[in-house]
Amino acid sequence: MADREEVERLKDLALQMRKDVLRLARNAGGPVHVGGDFSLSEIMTVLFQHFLRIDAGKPEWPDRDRFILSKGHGAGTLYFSLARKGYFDIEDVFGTYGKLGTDFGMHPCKAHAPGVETSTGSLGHGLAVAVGMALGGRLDGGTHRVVTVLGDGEMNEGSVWEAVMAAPQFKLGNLVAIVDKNELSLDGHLDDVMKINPLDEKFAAFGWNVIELDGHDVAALIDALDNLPPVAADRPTAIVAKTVKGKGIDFMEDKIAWHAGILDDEMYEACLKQLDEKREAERNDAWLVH
Ligand SMILES: Cc1ncc(C[n+]2csc(CCOP(=O)(O)OP(=O)(O)O)c2C)c(N)n1
Repeated sequence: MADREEVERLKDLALQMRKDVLRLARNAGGPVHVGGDFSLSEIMTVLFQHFLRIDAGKPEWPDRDRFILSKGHGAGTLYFSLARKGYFDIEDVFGTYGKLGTDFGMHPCKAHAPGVETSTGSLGHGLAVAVGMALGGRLDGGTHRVVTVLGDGEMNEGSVWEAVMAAPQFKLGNLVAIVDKNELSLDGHLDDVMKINPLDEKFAAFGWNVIELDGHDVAALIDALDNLPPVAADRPTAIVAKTVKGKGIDFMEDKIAWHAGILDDEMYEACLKQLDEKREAERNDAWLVH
């Protein structure tokens, strides 16, 4: 079971990530994908601050875990994760995001942002690249994992399903695909745009090991990642993470209007207050339970 102190540490870091996203979106030069960043906050925090075997001091280390944010519009969460692991100064993100010539654009670019393994933003490609990386890792006898995070709307792309089909064929037990399943795409509910459920049964039918969990439950994420089948296993793992787009801010939750946006000062302050109040209430609950 996940260590309680570690869970609380990561919850605080997920809160910090949401605050960073808000700061980025405050009077930003271009829209920030707040909704999709907030559905990712716990997933990215647990991955980068707890699970992934990466080292900013050895960016080319052959046995580092590889991470691909297939849902590239969640770039903010990737930049903040990498900055907090020491890959670059977080102030460079705040200072240049949305400006001409920035290394930290609306979508992550491998040629510019240190630690980014693959440029993404055009949806539907990350899992196929991850399959190639995992296969390469196998052929090289690597002990690392390849982890990718997809959006559920992104799974409307046919190329995703080719990769879903290929990974078990190549017995890629070193591959983990996490789906941020918030049920919304850019402009509508997935049931209206293009149905993808039942996602767990579909992954299983293609031969994947499937884990379903609440993508905002830090303890569940830790348990799932710490207890993955060994890298040498012969089936890839899909973690279907149920999430809420805009999670944490009442007026953003489950609203397509908050797929991307910019905050004025008043909204920014109100959002910070709401996040702090919710975390405080959660801390009090945790204290009562234990
Ligand atoms: C190939 C491609 N088509 C369309 C888009 C435009 N687009 C950006 S985000 C998005 C919604 C994707 O939904 P999902 O993956 O569920 O992201 P989330 O709702 O979690 O932000 C779309 C269609 C794109 N980036 N790439």
